[in-house]
Amino acid sequence: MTQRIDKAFIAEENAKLAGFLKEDYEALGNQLARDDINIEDITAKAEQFQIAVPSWGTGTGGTRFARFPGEGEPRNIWEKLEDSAVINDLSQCTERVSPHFPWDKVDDFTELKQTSDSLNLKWDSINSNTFQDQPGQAHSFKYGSLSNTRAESRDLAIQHNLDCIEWGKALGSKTLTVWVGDGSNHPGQQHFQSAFERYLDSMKQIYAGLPSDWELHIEHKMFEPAFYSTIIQDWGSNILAAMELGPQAKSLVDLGHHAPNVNIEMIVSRLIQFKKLGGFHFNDSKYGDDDLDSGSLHPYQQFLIFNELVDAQYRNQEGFGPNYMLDQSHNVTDPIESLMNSAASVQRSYVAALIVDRKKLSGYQQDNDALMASNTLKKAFTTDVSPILEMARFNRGGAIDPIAVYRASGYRAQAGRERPNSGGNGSGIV
Ligand code: AOS
Ligand code: ZN
Ligand code: ZN
Ligand code: ZN
Repeated sequence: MTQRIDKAFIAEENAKLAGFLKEDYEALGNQLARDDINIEDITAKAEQFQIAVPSWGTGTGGTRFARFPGEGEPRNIWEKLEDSAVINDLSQCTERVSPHFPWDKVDDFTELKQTSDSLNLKWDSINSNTFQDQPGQAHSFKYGSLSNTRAESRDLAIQHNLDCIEWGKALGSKTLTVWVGDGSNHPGQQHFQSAFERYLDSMKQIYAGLPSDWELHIEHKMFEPAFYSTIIQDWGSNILAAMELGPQAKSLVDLGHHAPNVNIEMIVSRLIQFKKLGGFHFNDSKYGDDDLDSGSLHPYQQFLIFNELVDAQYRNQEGFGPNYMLDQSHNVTDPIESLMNSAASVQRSYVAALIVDRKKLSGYQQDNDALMASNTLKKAFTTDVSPILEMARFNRGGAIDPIAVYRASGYRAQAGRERPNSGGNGSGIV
């Protein structure tokens, strides 16, 4: 087992920065106080923020062309958990891990739960995988899974999702996320309505197997692997399916699954309004489903999404409580570093959205003062809230500078020695 980073080591590294943090935190506190914002209230909220790590994100992802595995990548779910524990120890906002089955191969779920407990980790949403065939699979998903024209393939896909619910129960999860690549590559290949009917019929059978305190999250994606039509291609088909299934079914928004420039924050607002926002897969993109690191390209968009989320919180919107997680593919970075950086980037958007002056914003909206409304958002977005993020981590026993502590710890080199023949997540698909 790869040794976790010692608490004493984290504390030693923090001691080098604590003086600077105190100064910066005080300065920001004074600045916010001018607008009647108590920095301690914001820090307390930042400390509560949690975003889940995807098990597959701890290994190198890849493109259609190649995958270049890194040193000491986790070879199985147990080692993915070890890396997730390190991410959480330093970041203090990633206490949940979201598994993907059957990529994550598990014989004994009780043992897996005991291991995650011992690492102070919990389980987030269970992801089912019916978007590729497994070795020896009796009926193929080549022409779709839940919407396949052949009942044998559909039944297999339904059963896999029902199995995922059982495994999730053993792990203490409360959500099943379904993303399927079902669709078509040629005009005329598929009858749109019949395919959607088959999909809905299959999803109803999965929904029927859902415990009463669980949610079923449906993830839409514009295209890929089907390049002409995809069964749940956008939030329209998504919310229709969720409404058809019932109140426990909600929509999940993966930021990379929209056409470039689509107003995602407005989609989020609509889903909130109709109690259908289930959760998020955070990432960033320039062209399509690039799965780049969160906030690496469009931090303002990410902030505007959190502006909607914090607004819903502020108004105590009924039925609001989405799951947050990352869904990224790390091709050229150390996945542990990317996940820590990305979690902090999402947390930064949340914190910046917390300091939006909502009373003023509402007044400007009422008066149609477009310029001042926009400036109110910009003011919060351009405020450097780093000292709040650092203090939140510090207060919880994490690292003021997680990347620096991780690099100084030599964890990756040690993993390299202890995990020979590392194959990453083994999926080749992200
Ligand atoms: C696929 O594009 C989706 O983002 C899904 O969330 C998928 O299950 C995940 O990315 C793992 O490939
Ligand atoms: Zn996703
Ligand atoms: Zn995706
Ligand atoms: Zn993806």
